[in-house]
Amino acid sequence: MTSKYTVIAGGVGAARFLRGLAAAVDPSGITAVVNTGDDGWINGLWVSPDLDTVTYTVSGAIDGERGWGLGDESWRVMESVGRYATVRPEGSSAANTWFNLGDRDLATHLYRTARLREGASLTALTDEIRRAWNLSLRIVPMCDEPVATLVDIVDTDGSQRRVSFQEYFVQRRHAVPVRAVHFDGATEAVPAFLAEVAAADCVVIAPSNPIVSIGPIRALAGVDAALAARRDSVVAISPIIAGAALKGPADRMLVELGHEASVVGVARLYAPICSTLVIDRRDADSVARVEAEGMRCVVADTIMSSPDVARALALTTIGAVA
Ligand code: FO1
Repeated sequence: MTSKYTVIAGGVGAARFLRGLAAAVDPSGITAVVNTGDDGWINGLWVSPDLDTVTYTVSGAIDGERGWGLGDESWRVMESVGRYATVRPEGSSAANTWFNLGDRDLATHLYRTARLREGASLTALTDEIRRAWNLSLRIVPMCDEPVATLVDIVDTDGSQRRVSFQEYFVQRRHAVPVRAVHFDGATEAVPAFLAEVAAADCVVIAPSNPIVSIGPIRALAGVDAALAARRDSVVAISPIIAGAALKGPADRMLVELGHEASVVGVARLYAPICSTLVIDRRDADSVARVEAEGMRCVVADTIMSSPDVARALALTTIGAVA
């Protein structure tokens, strides 16, 4: 019988892990539960960055350098959008030129938006997109309802503001201090994937930002309880290596929100829901400190610089709680 794996996923790190896992086990047994707190309207289209990063990476179609969007991309539509930025009225979000939608990538956002307008759920249309890319793992959004990750920042002019995740991450290049993070709509949203958590042989928390990628999924009703109920077979991979994030602001954000930017800080966040933490070789001297937080600790190569490393990491990860 095919073993079942449920992977709690954010963007780039999760997507690379899923590509490795799909190469290591029968992909039809994998369900990726993906963060949608980064989603939003851009130029009239509903954009779901983490869902697309997972789909494109597992397909091998991602732009490997950027980590988002499609390879072999062109930007003619974005260049043309720029014309209208000059006439956009004050306060309008039309003619957005800071969030780049490539010409090929646009097809996905057009399809998603058209299907949402026809009344399809995000879960149903995400499965249609998966089928169009010939993938056999399941990719499910964390919920169908819109949940928005909002970030309280100290802006460049010194003012405190609450902005959407992409206004923080892309528009301000995450170069501003964060004071708090909120998941708007999370308490009313329904995580339809809880049965997948209960039925899986193993649940993996991917190497994603614990606050803004895994955090929105954990904020949904019943998710932490479902993970804690089967904690022995839940394993996480630390996205923090030698005190730093490979990509993005996870290290700074952890410190700004009162956590430690280290594998020990990650262990403290995950210990209630997860029995085992996979850490990188560079952190091998922290094993005892991770274990002091109540987690088993496994050391591995976690920088997924090639599909082979990702496959080996996937095998180590699932083997750690087998
Ligand atoms: N990230 C950027 O830094 N700049 C962009 O212009 C940008 C556009 C974009 C378009 C589609 C998509 O699926 C992702 C995109 N990203 C971009 C990445 C994305 O915003 C973030 O990496 C994730 O939201 C964080 O996981």
